[in-house]
Parts: sequence; structure tokens; C-alpha cells
Amino acid sequence: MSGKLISIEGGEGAGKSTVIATIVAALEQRGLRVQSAREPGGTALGEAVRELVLGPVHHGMSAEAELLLMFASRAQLVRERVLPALAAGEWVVSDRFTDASFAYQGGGRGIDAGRIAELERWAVGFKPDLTFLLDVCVDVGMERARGRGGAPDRIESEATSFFERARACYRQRAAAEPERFRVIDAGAPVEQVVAAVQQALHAWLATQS
Ligand code: Z5A
Repeated sequence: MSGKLISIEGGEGAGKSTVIATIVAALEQRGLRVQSAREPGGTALGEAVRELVLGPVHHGMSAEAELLLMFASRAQLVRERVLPALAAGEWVVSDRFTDASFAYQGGGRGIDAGRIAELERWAVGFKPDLTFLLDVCVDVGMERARGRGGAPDRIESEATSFFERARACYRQRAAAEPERFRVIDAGAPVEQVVAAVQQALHAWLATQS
């Protein structure tokens, strides 16, 4: 089987970490070579960008600067890791990818989706082969994230309405591209979430060559 990119999306506290571990383990069990990455981040440059966009220092960051920084991190990840991995037949499981920019900078901050799509075409040039959307009520996700402790980062400090708009955008994108997206009820107990992801992954893998 040739290399593929799988992205995991969802709001804060949706449970992406557990799901990513499940997917990586399932792929490795099939004898596939798998790398995981996160966005923003995943490369030395991307991790520096992550510090800039999520750290507490740049409170006055404009929506446009935020979007471009997300794409700077992504452009580097794509060229430094994703494309070489896919070319070598490896699989990449990414904790967020371009859909997050549509959700947070588009839905959340109000940047026109057409502009984001232009950046996607130019700086990335492809979409993930499969995207899991872990969908959970904003309040439940925030409660879980709070339970984990630690101070909220710059984006986590946004109002609930920002995350509601991001969630709505994710759901609209999933509805518009049902072939690529698998929407998982991430409000369910973790064992159910993992079982639903495994089932959807195995069904999808059976269709791949
Ligand atoms: N961002 C952006 O704006 N634009 C972009 O283009 C990109 C990103 C790429 C960084 O993302 C931020 O950047 C993010 C979007 C923005 N800001 N926000 N919000 P991140 O993915 O690094 O940060 P995050 O979304 O805040 O991650 P998170 O809170 O760590 O979410 P998670 O990984 O999905 O959650 P988790 O750590 O797996 O689980 C959280 C807790 O809930 C933990 O204690 C679990 O044990 C618990 N949990 C998980 N699942 C369950 C279930 N099913 N039941 C009960 N408890 C559970």
C-alpha cells in the first residue's frame, strides 16, 4: 500500500491524543511504517512557530498573521516530513492539518474561506487522504482540558463563541466532504470513541490499495 496522510481534527479536549495512539498502533500492526506529527509544529521551524502563536507573548496578533504563521509551519512540515515520508511509502498521522485553519482562522476569526483555500493550494497542494473529526460540545471539551491542569494558551483563552464557530465550520466541512471525513462522537466514553475510530479506520483501509 502506498503512503497516506491521515489527519485528526476536533476541538479542545476532544481526545485527539488517545485516538492518534490508536491509529498509529493499528497501522503498525498491519506492518505499515508510520510517523506522527502535530500542527502547528512537527519540525524545528514549526515548533518555533507554535511557541509564537500559542505562547502568551503576542496578544495583539492579527488574524492574518496567525493564519500565515499556521501555514508557515504547515509548509515546512509538508516539505520536510510529509512529502518525503509519502514518497518513501510511509504513513503520516497528523494531529491537525489544514482543516484546522479553516475552522479556527476561518470560522473562528472570520477570514474568508476562499483566501485560506488559496493558501492551501499554494503552500500545501493536497488534502489528507482521511480525516477524523472528533466532535464534542465545546463546554465538555473545555471542562476536560481544564481537568488536565496548566494555564490556557493564547488560543485556548478565546471566548466560547469562538470555539462554537470553529466547531460549526468543522461540521460543515465534514458534511461537504463525506468521502474524506469520518465524524466521531467524541462526547462518548473513551472506549466507545476508540472503538468507533478503529471500526471506521478498518473499513476505510479495506477500500485502499
Ligand atoms: N490551531 C489553529 O488555530 N489553526 C491551525 O491551523 C492549527 C491549529 C493547526 C493547538 O492545537 C491550537 O492551535 C488549537 C487549535 C489551533 N487551539 N485550540 N483550542 P492542539 O491540538 O495542540 O491543542 P488542543 O486542541 O488544545 O489539544 P488538546 O486540548 O490537547 O486536545 P486533545 O488532544 O484532543 O485532548 P486530549 O489531550 O487527548 O484529552 C484531553 C483530556 O480529556 C485528557 O485528560 C483526556 O484523558 C480526557 N479525555 C479524552 N477523551 C475523553 C473521553 N472520551 N471522555 C472523557 N475524557 C476524555
